[in-house]
Amino acid sequence: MQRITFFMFLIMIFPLSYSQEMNEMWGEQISGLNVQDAGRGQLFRDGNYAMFIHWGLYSQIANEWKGKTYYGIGEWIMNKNMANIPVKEYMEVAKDFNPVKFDAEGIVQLAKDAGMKYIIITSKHHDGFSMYHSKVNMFNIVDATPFARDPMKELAQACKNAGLGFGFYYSHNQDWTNPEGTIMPEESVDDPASFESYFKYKCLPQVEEITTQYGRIELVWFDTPGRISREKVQQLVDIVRKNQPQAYISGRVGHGLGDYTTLGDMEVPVRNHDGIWETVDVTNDSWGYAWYDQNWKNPKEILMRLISTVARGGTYMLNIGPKPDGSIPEQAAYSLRKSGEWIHRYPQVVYGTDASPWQHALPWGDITVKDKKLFLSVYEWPASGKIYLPGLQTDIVSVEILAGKKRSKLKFSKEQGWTILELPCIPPEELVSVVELTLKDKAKVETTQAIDPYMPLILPADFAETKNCRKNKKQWMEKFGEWKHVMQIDQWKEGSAAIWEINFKEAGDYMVELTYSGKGKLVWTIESETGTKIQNQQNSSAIYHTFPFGWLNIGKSGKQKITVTLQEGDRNAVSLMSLKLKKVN
Ligand code: JFZ
Repeated sequence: MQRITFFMFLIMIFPLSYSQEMNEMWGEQISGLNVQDAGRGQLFRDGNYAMFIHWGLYSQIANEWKGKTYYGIGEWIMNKNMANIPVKEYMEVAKDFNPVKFDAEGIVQLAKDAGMKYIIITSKHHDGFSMYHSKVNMFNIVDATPFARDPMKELAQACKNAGLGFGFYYSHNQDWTNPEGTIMPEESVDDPASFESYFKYKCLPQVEEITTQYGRIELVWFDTPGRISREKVQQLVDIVRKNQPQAYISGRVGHGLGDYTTLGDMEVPVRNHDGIWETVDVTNDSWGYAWYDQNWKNPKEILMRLISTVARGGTYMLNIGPKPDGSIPEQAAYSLRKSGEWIHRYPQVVYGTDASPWQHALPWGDITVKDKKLFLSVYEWPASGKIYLPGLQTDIVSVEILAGKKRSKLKFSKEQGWTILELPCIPPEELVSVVELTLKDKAKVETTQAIDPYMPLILPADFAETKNCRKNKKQWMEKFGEWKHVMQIDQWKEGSAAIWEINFKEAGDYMVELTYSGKGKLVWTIESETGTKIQNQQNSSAIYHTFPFGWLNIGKSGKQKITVTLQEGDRNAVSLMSLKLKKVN
């Protein structure tokens, strides 16, 4: 407790890298990629979009315990870092848990309306409470609450009726209410003996239950492996394979024995990722329902995060947290339905598509691919009336803008490796408009980051080459358990440099900004290969902040390197996140 609290304090005053601490508390995140070998690839290829549901006894508490609100992920409410609820008191809450508004068919209909292809729900989270009728442990929703129904039976059946996939989350290593104890990573003294008995008498039989009593399931989403042994993970995997040979096993089962990788929570990566992977995300900030949490993603944000995850090569699973009465928060349902209407108009953009050959998002949106077709999802409608597409080397057959099923041809031209598409003044869609390019062949693309004369370009540290400093992935918690991830450049020394290669459509002056955190005043130099250099002093702050540095002249169009160096200031404290350019017109 003490270490973690001090640690969080450090994060607040200065964000530092602490993946080690994260690993201790949340468990390592490795996974093999066995899916294709085992022929279990279908689900992720066809349905790139899934519903995640965090629902449990914690939903009843909703982040308010004894009159006090605790801010952070709701399903951790009993943990020491949140309300620190004694097991006995937590178990008492079951007597009040009566989610009579739970409506399995309603949830399944929502998932369908949202365009989601399968549902994964918490059968047992870290709190140890089973949301299904477990025969081996009485602390479950049928035996311990006035509700006395098995909502998982209802949901599994409703999914089957509607043709949606179904699967379970199961917390295997953490179980906080089990009297036999569990291996809590932050506990100083482990008691392997008691974990053995939990594992044998609760964990294994429960995994047997969830894989035999709910019909076919598509996935078992194990989580937070902590320091569980390889042998135990293998036992769990064996049970799933025996009972549900087609089911995926999440990478967070541990020891590389899962089928695919889950990226850090709530993370849409900026570069394409190989292999089979998913991003898990939240409709607001907390997985489990928290009464205060109104930070809903709007329909457009959901579409952008879904499309960009698919464009990076992944699968997107988006969480909802039902309320104490079992109903779905209205705002989450609204955003899901609204974004779902769009997906039903443009299913070809999301389902069964491949990652963007550009390998990253573009200033106005993102691209997914199917054979010789490119789908350009335009998040930001260019005020110039043109989309500047860099680096496309394949010949174009046609360019069309879609308005639902209607399509109209767009004019396009080629200029020094750029393809310029002429847009109508008004976008056909309010959220995201789609332009479809049909090519003569599969797309061949030069992937260098490129800037057109009108749209700003933001280059994250991921794309920089570093000299004498370090690219480091930083992860921190915003509220408790709310993970943020960013690549940044630190360990600056004299002579260190961050270098970005950029393809400029036009020569001219560009406004330059840097986003960083640090301490005190800093002097930076930003140089182009063909023009001027800027040198200027700016302030810094402990949290990331964007500072303008001035106009940088670019002497000629085409590819060149921009070099950023730190001249003066507290080098140790500096963490550079991104470079931004925008042409002066
Ligand atoms: C875990 C759980 O602790 C949490 O309650 C929730 O269920 C979430 C989906 O998964 O939290 C994690 C696990 C791994 C990482 C971050 C949060 N990670 O590796 O970045």
